[in-house]
Amino acid sequence: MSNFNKQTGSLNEKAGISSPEITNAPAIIQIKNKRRQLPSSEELISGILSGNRTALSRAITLIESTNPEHTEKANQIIKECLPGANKSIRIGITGVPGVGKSTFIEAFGKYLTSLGKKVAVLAVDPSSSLSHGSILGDKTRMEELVKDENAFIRPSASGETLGGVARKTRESIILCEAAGFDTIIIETVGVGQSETAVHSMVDFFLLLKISGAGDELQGIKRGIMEMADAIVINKADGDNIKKAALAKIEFSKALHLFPPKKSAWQPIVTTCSSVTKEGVSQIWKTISDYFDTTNETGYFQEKRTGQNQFWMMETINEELKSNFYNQPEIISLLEKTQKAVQNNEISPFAAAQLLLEKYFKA
Ligand SMILES: Nc1nc2c(ncn2[C@@H]2O[C@H](COP(=O)(O)OP(=O)(O)O)[C@@H](O)[C@H]2O)c(=O)[nH]1
Ligand SMILES: [Mg+2]
Repeated sequence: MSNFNKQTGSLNEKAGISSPEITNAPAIIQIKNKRRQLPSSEELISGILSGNRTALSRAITLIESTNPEHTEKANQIIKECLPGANKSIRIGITGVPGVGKSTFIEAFGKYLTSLGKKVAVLAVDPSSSLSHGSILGDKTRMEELVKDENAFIRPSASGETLGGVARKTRESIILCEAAGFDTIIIETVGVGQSETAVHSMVDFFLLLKISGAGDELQGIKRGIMEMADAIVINKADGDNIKKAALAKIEFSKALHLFPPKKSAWQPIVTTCSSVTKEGVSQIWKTISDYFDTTNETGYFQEKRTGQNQFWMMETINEELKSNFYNQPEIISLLEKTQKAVQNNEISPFAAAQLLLEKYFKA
């Protein structure tokens, strides 16, 4: 902020001195027009289907755009890509900021590409528009993976509600799969509701932790433990190795107290270092076991079908809500009714009824 002020200050100082026309106006317009010229949907679709990362990236930009024209184009691309989708495994990675998610994904992703896999990394972080934290973090922590031609990294869509970001990520998954990425990793910031949203779009959910001062279970939300298919104690290197081993025991004990999962999968607890890469290959082995088991039992497909149903209903709910709250008559009536409720002139239920009646009659 102070920097910004300083800049304005120095600009003000020069106010009144006209700057010479050093640029060629028509040339600028030409450049701008060129930039605006996006490839056609058909070009993007064939690019994606042939595994072109630039085409994939541009199509995701269309998904993230709020311009209705772009949305229409994006929908067309998604539709064409759907038959090529669903041929991947989707892994969600969560944990509090600083636990090492991006560093882990770099190590894990590199390991996967060394096995010949094609890895796409997406992020769900509705807060990133404010902090830019994850975007900067991702870029610097995934230096090697960024350069890997069998990897595709896309920071989170920004400036949106969680529902909006989550939907865009889900649509981006479809495009990544159509582009031939067989392993999709979704990083979430471990705050708020983003874990639940990510959990409902992945096959395997991994919770990253670090060892603390022996009070590992303090402050960890029960719901998150319940969602986890694996708990990985990261930063198990140097002086931390012993503490990490103790944390592993504590988490294993705690997990045994939870009821069995519908998948019949017993979540595992393990340690790793994303810096020395110790334990990374073992984590992949565990995840592969999970996929073998759930494919055999049919749970894998069952879960995906359930997720598709869930997202369909979610989308309907979101659209209905936003349609309701964006009606001009509702906006003004809502304000009045809220005051009436505040002053005890009408009961909350009668007030809701009034608004809904108005909406359905409109
Ligand atoms: N010693 C050690 N440091 C790590 C490890 N993983 C991550 N870090 C460090 O922890 C910090 C946060 O990592 P980052 O990947 O950005 O965390 P994120 O916010 O969860 O994505 C960085 O300084 C990393 O270098 C690890 O396994 N061992
Ligand atoms: Mg990160």
